[in-house]
Amino acid sequence: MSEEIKKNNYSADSIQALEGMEHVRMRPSMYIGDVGVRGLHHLVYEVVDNSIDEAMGGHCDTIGVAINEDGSVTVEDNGRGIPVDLHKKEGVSALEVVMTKIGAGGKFDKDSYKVSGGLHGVGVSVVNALSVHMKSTVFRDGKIYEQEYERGKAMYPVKQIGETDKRGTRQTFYPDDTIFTQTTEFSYDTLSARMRELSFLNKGITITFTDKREVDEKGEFKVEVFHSDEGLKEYIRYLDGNREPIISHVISMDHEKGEIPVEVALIYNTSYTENIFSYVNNINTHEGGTHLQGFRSGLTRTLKKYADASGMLDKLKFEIAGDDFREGLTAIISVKVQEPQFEGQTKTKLGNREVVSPVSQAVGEMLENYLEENPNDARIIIQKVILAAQARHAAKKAREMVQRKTVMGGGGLPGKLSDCSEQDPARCEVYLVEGDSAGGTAKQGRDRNFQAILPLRGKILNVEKAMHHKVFENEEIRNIFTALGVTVGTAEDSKALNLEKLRYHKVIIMCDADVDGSHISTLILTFFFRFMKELIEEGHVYIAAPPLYLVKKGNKKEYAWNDVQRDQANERMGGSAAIQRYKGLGEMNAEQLWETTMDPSFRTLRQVTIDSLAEADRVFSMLMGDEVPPRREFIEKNAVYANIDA
Ligand code: 0RA
Repeated sequence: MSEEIKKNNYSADSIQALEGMEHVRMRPSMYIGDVGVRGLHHLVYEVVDNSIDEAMGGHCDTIGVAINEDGSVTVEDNGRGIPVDLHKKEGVSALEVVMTKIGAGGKFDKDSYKVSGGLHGVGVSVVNALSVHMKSTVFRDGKIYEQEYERGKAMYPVKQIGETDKRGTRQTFYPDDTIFTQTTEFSYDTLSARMRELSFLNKGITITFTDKREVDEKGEFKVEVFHSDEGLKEYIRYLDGNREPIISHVISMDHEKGEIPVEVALIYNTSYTENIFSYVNNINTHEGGTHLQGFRSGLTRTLKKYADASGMLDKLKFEIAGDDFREGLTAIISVKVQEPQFEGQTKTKLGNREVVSPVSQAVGEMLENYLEENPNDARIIIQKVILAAQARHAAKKAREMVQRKTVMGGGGLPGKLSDCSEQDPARCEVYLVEGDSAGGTAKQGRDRNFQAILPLRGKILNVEKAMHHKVFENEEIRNIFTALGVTVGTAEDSKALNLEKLRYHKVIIMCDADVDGSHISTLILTFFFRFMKELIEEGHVYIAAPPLYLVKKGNKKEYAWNDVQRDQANERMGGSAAIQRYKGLGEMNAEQLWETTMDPSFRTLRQVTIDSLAEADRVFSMLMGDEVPPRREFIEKNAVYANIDA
């Protein structure tokens, strides 16, 4: 290491900088959360954030993001260009300081509109430290400047490489596979969803996203251009595209109250789901916080006041609760906070108290105006609220029954559950198995020490279309709640999930590898997503991968999970092997099911994760909701996955 320091030693301070960069490489998770798929994609978000900041300051309007042929990523903007002049304190160019010093950020530009924070906002130097190679190109004052880095170390001082009439910054980085050992491959869908989200959250900016790793039949790269003139209003239309609205417009507002810019958009639909997405500085605050609190209080106060004045509640025999105002509500709240305090388990809960009242006031004003101007919609909303309150009373009764069973424990466990003997939840897993017959096979094949089996009857309830009390009355669903030991509802929040008594840390969905099987998996996932989201978020949900083929010749046998593996296995056996196509789990015997799908030393489990809550919501509402055409379109587009059986 000392050799390298000497080579790049422009000033004594750079040694300190190097130490900071070494620390990033030693403890990457402290800076980007983790070094798995999520952390890898954070690198891109970090670089894009810097360009978004430049755009928010009004200095640029176009951002290009590309996955290159070699798997590296390039982010380019038409902003002012990162300054390259000498940084007096550091003795090297400002660009080099930004790229190689931890926490340098945009500190030298006090006027810049910079609000990054939370998981992002750690600085582009972190990306540099975690890349085998990075190159910065700056177009500024008619000149092109360049500097390259290896694992965060400058390879040479900034140099001028030409002239230009362009302005802007281009960053290309190649993630380090000694850090990201799981994978360095970027997911098109993950990045595309984030770029779309960013374009809705920052209206007016154009984000072009290109994947250069593959070309289509016409020899062209996959390109998407994201641009939103209406921001959150359009975002709501996009998210709720597969739901039926009950009012005529998206209700929205965008203004700065005091110091804090607040944007809100909402609509009511025919569903029973509450769908609120909140953002702080473009970061999805999964755990909510003070901006969400402000939103809720503004909504409840204003609707309640209107409803009281309208006389519609006069004959009501029961109380209306906060929840009732949010059934069938889809809303997005986006605030920009200069010094955000992030709290909570995943640091995605806004803690700044000063945010509550501006959001609450802004939401109140927005709603009051809308209700005043659209009395018909106002009446429809209040009617929906009353229906929700009625249904809630019914649901409460049904839920209490689930609760009672769970709390009593022991005899309370569902009769269909074949439990394991191990007591420590961290070592226990439960297989949710499609059908009683496969359930029986799994029961024989399992390791009963730590594997429990819960067979599910046919297609479980589609919770996307059912009222809440129907969900809690459903036997299969009650069995899942009781088997898992999970309860719903606390004194403060009737929908809060209690995972403390979770009986298995791995919940594994095991269905046939055909269209019906994937439908059933999707139904179960929809249920988890709507009613046990935390179970997914905390990484407890998995999908088992049963094989599609058994390839057999003489005393040799191999399993195959796709056609390529099947053909390769056949070749290895010298061709003309007997090939059995498994039409379902039921065709496997207990031993086969164990060795392919349940044995921890051999099986592959796919962990279910959520990249974007908003995108997941849209997909589930499409797959499981009322409207058929969009679902057909999605299934056709994703036919490779959906069409396993054809
Ligand atoms: C601070 C000062 C100036 C530009 C930037 C930051 C800047 C940073 C990034 C990061 C990605 N793209 C960017 N574009 C600009 C220049 C201030 C000036 O020219 O007066």
